[in-house]
Amino acid sequence: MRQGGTRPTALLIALVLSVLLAACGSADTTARQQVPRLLVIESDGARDGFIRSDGFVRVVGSGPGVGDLDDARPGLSLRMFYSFPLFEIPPDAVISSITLRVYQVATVGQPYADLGDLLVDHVDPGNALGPDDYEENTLTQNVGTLARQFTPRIASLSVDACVLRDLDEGRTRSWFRLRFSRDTNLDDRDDVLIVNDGENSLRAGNVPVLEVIYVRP
Ligand SMILES: [Ca+2]
Ligand SMILES: [Ca+2]
Repeated sequence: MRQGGTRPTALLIALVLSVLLAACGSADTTARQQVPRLLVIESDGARDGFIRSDGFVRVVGSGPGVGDLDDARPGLSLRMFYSFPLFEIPPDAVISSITLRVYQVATVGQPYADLGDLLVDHVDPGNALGPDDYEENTLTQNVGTLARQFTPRIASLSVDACVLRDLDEGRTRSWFRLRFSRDTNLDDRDDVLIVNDGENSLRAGNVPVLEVIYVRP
């Protein structure tokens, strides 16, 4: 009787184990296929930089920033540009998010109080910055607000639509322009947000990046 009672139980346990193992195998395969991947693209130091409102372009080091230089010349202002090559994004990537991250290093004067929010434009200067890019070659004006106040840390903004548009339209890099709501407040005092650039010219670390999260099909 004992043997006769044990045999169905043993069979049931074996069946349950086989079902559980099969389920585990299936879940494991799915997880492997859909595990999110992170790609970090640094801004191209040879191409990123700032442009002043008088047309002066600087792409190598020397105080990258956004704001006004009213002390030097009333009404003179500068905007910062970043450039991210896209060739590392796999053609079959299913992208779930793309985030722009910029390190706010320091301020001169009070840029946020005097000039407003730090805004981001999606732009297309081509292969290199020129004086016209200060306000032209805009794809999307005011993609969003990167920061509303200075904090000595990284500020982030979702830029999925911008990068997907660049990929769809065949551009090999995504460019972004940082500017304040107002370029200048004409107060005879400099108001500048200092931000790091792709070549880490401030030696502050945390170079500007695009963080791309995607899965492979
Ligand atoms: Ca640069
Ligand atoms: Ca000022």
